[in-house]
Amino acid sequence: MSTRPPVTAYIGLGANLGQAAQTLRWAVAQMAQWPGVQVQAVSDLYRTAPFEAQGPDFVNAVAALHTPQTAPDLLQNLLALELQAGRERPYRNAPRTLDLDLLLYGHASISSPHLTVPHPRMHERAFVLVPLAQIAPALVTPDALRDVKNQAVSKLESWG
Ligand code: PH2
Ligand code: MG
Ligand code: MG
Repeated sequence: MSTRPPVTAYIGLGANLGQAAQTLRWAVAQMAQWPGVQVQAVSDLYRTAPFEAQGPDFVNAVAALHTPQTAPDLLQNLLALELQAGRERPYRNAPRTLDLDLLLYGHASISSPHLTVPHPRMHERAFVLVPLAQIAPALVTPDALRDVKNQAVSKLESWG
């Protein structure tokens, strides 16, 4: 059996239907059980205003995983967790029980019909940049944070 060197991947977690904070904690616990995966860090949980979306406020967080999975396999596993959490997609950016976005996969640039990494819109979004900066400050410049500071983001719960 061949083993791949693990890659550090950053996952954006979001929800604005149901028990959002509880669902985000459940999702991280599920990822921690994937074979060979280590959860390296999880940000606090943030309450965020819907950005280019309708509905209730979101709960958002970012997690760093050390994973042996390829990016497409990781994406498949994230989508499967969304479905397990009851995710439905009636229209674009509809309120959701769980959204798991692959933000960064090591230093990879990926452009396929199903997956673009780095996530193409992460730099416009305070609900990604604020939690990402908390666990990986070197990945978010002060300029990037300044550009999104008009978007409402507040700490809801500490992670640990
Ligand atoms: N996700 C979106 C669109 N808008 N806004 C907030 N605050 N949080 C999200 O997770 C979010 C959003 C698309 O996935
Ligand atoms: Mg998303
Ligand atoms: Mg998504």
